[in-house]
This record gives sequence, structure tokens and C-alpha cells, in this order.
Amino acid sequence: MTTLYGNYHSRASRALWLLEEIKLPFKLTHVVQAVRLADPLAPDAPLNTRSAEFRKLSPMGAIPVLEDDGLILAESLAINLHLARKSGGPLAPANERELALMEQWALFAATWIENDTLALTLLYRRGEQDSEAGRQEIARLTGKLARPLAALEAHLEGHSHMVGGRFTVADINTAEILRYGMAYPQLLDAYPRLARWLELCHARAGFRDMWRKFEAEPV
Ligand SMILES: N[C@@H](CCC(=O)N[C@@H](CS)C(=O)NCC(=O)O)C(=O)O
Repeated sequence: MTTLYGNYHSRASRALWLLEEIKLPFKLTHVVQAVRLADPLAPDAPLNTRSAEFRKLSPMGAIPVLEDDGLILAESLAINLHLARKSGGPLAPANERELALMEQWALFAATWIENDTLALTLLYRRGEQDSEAGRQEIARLTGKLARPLAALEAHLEGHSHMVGGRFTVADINTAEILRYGMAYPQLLDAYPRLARWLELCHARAGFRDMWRKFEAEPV
């Protein structure tokens, strides 16, 4: 039995996209971020990242968490790599070399990109984009992102996808981290290959199915 704890408006979306692609039967147990609740510890609060029951699975109090035949796994990108390998098929690494590259790109996106793309999303969510301070922060964040985005653009000059010349879990992991940055619509203007690749990732039925559920889920 495969259970994913989380919700569509969280990093669980990465695993939910992958699960749409690989068609693995699973149960989604809805866990909401504590910061979204007035009193997450109230007796009638929905299951959330501070609930004692959930903290037994995630001492960090973070979603997503995967429970898979007794394996408890946190970290969205590790969850995706595990699910892809378990399911086999074209999204999974075909060999050790591809696995190494998929791990490389997951760590690359998590360490070089995610903090700054997430900061862009949060800045827009706070409505700060048109203030002077907001504009300066956008310039600072996009400045920091220039180096890893240029590296991805250069990679896509010689490759159709992140790994293996086909759509894989490495594309999902990278695309989901980049998506946070798209709150700032001009982010990829200087990176046409990256923009096109992201567009193609988002045109997939698996992403569109996940996104429909994302949009239907109350925040
Ligand atoms: N590196 C972790 C980060 C997990 C994380 O921070 N999740 C957020 C939601 S996207 C969370 O659960 N925050 C807890 C809270 O806001 O209470 C991963 O990729 O899974």
C-alpha cells in the first residue's frame, strides 16, 4: 500500500505529478501546512504538520511524506526518485549512470535553485512585487538564479531532457522547483531553451491532471 501525506498546494505536488505519470495506485492522506491554520493544535483542527499523529511520521513536521510498504520516506525529490525506480518504465533510471545523473540534478535544483524560486513565489504571494523593496528583492533573487539557470540552458543546448533523452523523474523534479520561480513571469526570458522545455513538461497529461486537482483544491 502506498500512501502520500500532503496536499496539492505543497511540495507534494511533485509526487502527485509523478504518480499521475506512472499510474501507481495510492491513497492521498490530506495533511495541511500548520501555518495555514489559526490554531493547528486545536482539538478540531484538521490533520496538519504540527499534529502529534503526523509528527510521528515526520519529526520535521513537513510534507510530503510517503509511506510505502512500511518504508517511511520524507523529502519530495527522494520520494520521486524512489517511486520512479519502484515503478520502472521510461521515467525511471535505466541504469546506474542515469540514476547518478538524476540524483545530481535533484541535488542541483534543491541546492542551487529552490530557495530563490520559492522566495519569488512567497514575495508575490505577499503582494510585494510592485513596491520598491519588492523590485529590489526580485532583482537580487534573479541575479542569484542567473548562474544555475544559465547552466540549465547550456545543458539543454545539447540535450532534449535532463537525463537519457526522454522525459523522466529528473524533468519532474527540476520543473517543479523552477515552477516556483514562474511567479515572476520574466524569469526565463533570457533562457529560451529552458522556457520551451518547461512548457513541454507542463503540456504533459500527467502535469495537467495534477494541475486540475491543484486548482480544485481549496487553499
Ligand atoms: N525539503 C523538503 C521541504 C518540505 C517542506 O518544507 N514542506 C512544507 C510545505 S511545501 C511544509 O510542510 N511546511 C510545514 C509548515 O508550513 O507547517 C521537501 O522537499 O520535501
